[in-house]
Amino acid sequence: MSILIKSAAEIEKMRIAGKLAADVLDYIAPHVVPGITTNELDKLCHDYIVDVQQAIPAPLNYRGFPKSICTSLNQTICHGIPNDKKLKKGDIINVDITVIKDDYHGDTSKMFYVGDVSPHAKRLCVITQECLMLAIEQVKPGCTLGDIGYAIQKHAESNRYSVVREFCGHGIGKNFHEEPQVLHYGKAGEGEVLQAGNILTIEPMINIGKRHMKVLKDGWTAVTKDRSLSAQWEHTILVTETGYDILTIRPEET
Ligand code: EYF
Ligand code: CO
Ligand code: CO
Repeated sequence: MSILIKSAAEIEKMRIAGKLAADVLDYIAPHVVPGITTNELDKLCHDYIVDVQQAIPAPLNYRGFPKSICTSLNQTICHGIPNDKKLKKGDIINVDITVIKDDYHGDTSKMFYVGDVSPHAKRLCVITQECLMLAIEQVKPGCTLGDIGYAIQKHAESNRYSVVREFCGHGIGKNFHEEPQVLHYGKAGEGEVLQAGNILTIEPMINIGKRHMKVLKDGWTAVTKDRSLSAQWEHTILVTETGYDILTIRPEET
C-alpha cells in the first residue's frame, strides 16, 4: 500500500494547520501551572482555536471523544480526558493538540513540567523528545518506516526505557488518521518506503517502567500497567526532496 502524496496546494494548507497547532501549544504554555485544572486548559485551548484561529479542535467528538484536547498526566500514556483535578507541583503532563483549518489537520504534542519536577521525570521527558528528534532526522525520500521505529526504540531502550506498542504515529491530511501506521519500534530498512510529499506524524510514547498499558473504565485513557511515568512528544512531518520539514515546529525549537 503506498502512502498518499500531497499536492503543492495541499502542502500549503498543511503548513497553515501545522503552524496553528504549534501556536496553541505556545499559547497554553504559561497556563500550565500548579492549581489549574485540565478542564480549564481544555476550555482555553478550545476558545483560542475556535475564536482566534477560526479553526476546529479535531479531537472533539472524534470517534466520540468528549473534549477538544488530550491531557495525559504522569502515568497516563495518551488520550487523557481533561477533568476538574488541579495540577500540582512535580506533575508532568502531555498536551496534545490537533486543529482542522480549511479541511486539513495539524497534530502536535509536548510535555510540560508543572513547577519543579524530579530529575527522573525530567530525564524521561528529555530522552523522549530526543527519541522524536532522532526519528525525524531519519526522514527523507527512500527512508523506511522501520528506520523511524528503530531510531526511537534504540534510543529509548539504551536508556533503559520501554516503547509503548499499542499506539502509533499516522499519515495525516484531510483525515486526522490516514495510512500509514508509523510504529515507534522496528528494524532499520524494513517496511514502507517514504517519498517526497508524504506527510505523517511521529509521536513516541516512552515509559520508565514496562511497556504494557491498560485502558481505564472511561474507555479512553491509556495508562501504564505498572503505574510508571510515561512521556510523549509529537510532530507533523512533511517528507521533502532532500529530507524533512517539521510543519508543527515551535520557535523554542529552532
Ligand atoms: C478506541 C481515540 C479513539 N486518537 C488519536 C480518538 O493521533 C492522535 N494524537 O496524536 C489522536 C488523538 C485523539 C484520538 C483524540 C481522540 N482520539 C482515542 C482513544 C481511543 C480511540 O479509539
Ligand atoms: Co496528537
Ligand atoms: Co497523532
